[in-house]
Amino acid sequence: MGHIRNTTAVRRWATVAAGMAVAMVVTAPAAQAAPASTGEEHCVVVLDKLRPGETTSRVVSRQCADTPEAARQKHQEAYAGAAAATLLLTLYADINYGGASTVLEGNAGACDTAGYGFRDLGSWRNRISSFKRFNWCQRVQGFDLVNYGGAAYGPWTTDTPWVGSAANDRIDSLQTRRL
Ligand SMILES: [Ca+2]
Repeated sequence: MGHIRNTTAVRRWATVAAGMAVAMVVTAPAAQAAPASTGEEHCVVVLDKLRPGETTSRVVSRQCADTPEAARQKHQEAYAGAAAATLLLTLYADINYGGASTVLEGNAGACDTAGYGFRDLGSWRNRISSFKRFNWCQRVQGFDLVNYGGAAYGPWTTDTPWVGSAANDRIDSLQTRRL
């Protein structure tokens, strides 16, 4: 009997130890839960003008930081043409123009009927939930994949506080122009 009791005690200890191990495994990630900042929460991106026959605007400047103000500051320090750039769109990660944001500007003035094409949103792929339009960028169309590939979303012709469940967190590239 003594042998059996000892075995039972060992088993109980093993169960407790296993439970502690599980608890440690479960709690360890929680201790690191505060995510390190990516520095990509707010960005200012400047696109070159679409030229005849082109569908893609060159990205001439891209600066990101933890706050809109810090992104703007970096942008103004890094890009000589900052003062002359024209606001095109502001993209938001959350519904109702909330959360992380990317300010999209153009280096050739307001949207015309050719407009601007942003063929790869980069770190902002699969992130847009709402957006605002400025300076004659009346029409906005999004695409599931880069290079205007895959499913097309929109076109939207108003400021859009919610892109809808089909487009939400899916847009990888976009085009905007005057109607
Ligand atoms: Ca996508």
